[in-house]
Amino acid sequence: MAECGDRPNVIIMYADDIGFGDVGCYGGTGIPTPNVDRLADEGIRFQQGYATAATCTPSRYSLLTGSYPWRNERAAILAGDAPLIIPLNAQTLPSVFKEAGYRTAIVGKWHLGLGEGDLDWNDVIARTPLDLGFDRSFIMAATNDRVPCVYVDGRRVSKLDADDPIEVSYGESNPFPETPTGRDDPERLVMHPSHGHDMTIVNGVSRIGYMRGGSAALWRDDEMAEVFLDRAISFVREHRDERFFLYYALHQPHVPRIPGKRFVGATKLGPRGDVIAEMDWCIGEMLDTLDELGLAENTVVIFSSDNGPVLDDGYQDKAIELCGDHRPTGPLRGGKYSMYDGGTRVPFVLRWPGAVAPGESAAIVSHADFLASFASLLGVPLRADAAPDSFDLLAALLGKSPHGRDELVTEGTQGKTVLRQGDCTFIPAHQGPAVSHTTHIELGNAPVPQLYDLSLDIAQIRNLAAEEDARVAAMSARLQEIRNSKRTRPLHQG
Ligand code: NG6
Ligand code: CA
Repeated sequence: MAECGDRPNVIIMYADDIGFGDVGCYGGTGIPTPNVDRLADEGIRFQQGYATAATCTPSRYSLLTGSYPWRNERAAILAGDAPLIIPLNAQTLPSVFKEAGYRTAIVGKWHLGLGEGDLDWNDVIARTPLDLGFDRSFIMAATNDRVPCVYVDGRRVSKLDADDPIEVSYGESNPFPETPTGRDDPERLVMHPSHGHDMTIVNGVSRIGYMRGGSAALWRDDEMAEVFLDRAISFVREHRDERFFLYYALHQPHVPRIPGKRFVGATKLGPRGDVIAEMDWCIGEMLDTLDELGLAENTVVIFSSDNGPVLDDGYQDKAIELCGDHRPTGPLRGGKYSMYDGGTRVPFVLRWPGAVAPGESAAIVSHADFLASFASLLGVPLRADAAPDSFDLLAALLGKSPHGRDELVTEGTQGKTVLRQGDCTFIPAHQGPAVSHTTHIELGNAPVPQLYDLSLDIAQIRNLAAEEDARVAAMSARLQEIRNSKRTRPLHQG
């Protein structure tokens, strides 16, 4: 086996809304995921791997900055025209790789903002992933249900015709009356919204936000998987003889779920199942490429998800009706947007054939920990102001130690946080609906505090708070202390 010092390539494959129970290697039954399962067979399957938040922007903010998201008040689900929320001088996950001499790229979903505000999509974009340590960037700005429905290649919208400029608005009403919307022109829709998503129609799908122009630049939803995959594979081929870091941010299975033609009907679960099958195929293509190039042995491949699963996230795509016995969260409670574990505990697989023995781990690990852990692997010192909540868990991530974090803070939505200590998880009392009336997900809001022992009660059914006053008080105080602090990473670590 190779030594850790051999400096591997690293690919993080980050799915959008895949649940803990969605893939076969975590017990999923409804959707074939042979490639994710293969990755798990050949690598380590973490049973307690967490995103830092139950939605995308905060979770990805942590992945790239090693900071809990609530430290930045702008780290909440962003509009498609929001400015970049990561400071330009931050030491980030890609910048650490860059400091170590790696070639770095992002392909796929971004959702951390672009520009400095009041963005002109027709001009050079001032602030992009290229300013945070990525050498290459081919992204969608926000989500596939938000305008503008275009790819951004480096600092420019891809394939934009200068004579057909793009305009974008996230105002209340439609400033472009000649452009059809889901609200006013539902007869034009091929996919209908169930809640929200009734603004500008692009490719027969009404989105969040208004846009006009840019016809030649518009993406086709059914081609998105291949477009991103091609870019991701090209980057790997191009840099096969160098060291590289690739953040491959897959768009599946986020709404609107529109698979490529070959995957229509691939599962019995309808579009949600089909796009997960498509995602798995994309992963297989990447793994095959690594094999073909002889790179598999010394490439760390990570598969995970930005947040937990949701069935009805705003379109009538029969995800609930066709789900059958498949349980997207597996045994966990809640889902996307939730303070329960279903919001943030996600599939988390790491493969490095050259250095890591296959197996399973119960260590508690967070996406926020990649930054300090890879910095440690690469010997890149972290600045004192960097990665405030990232722990060097290299030994746990490589399966050399069963010990991960003792303590972890996760976020549901709206900055509502949860503290995990050992096997116990504490959810403060919160106002708000217990169940979202749109997504039907249990959000974790309750008028009383909640305390669960996850080692005995993974489904978070038995609230121990009433019988564990002292523990509730201590965890409540500790959560407050962390929220008032500037950092949790000990400085001697990196
Ligand atoms: C919500 C959207 C949802 C999804 C989510 C972001 C509505 C009604 N719902 O506001 O469809 O886009 O934002 O998802 O608009 S995430 O995975 O990027 O966090
Ligand atoms: Ca997501």
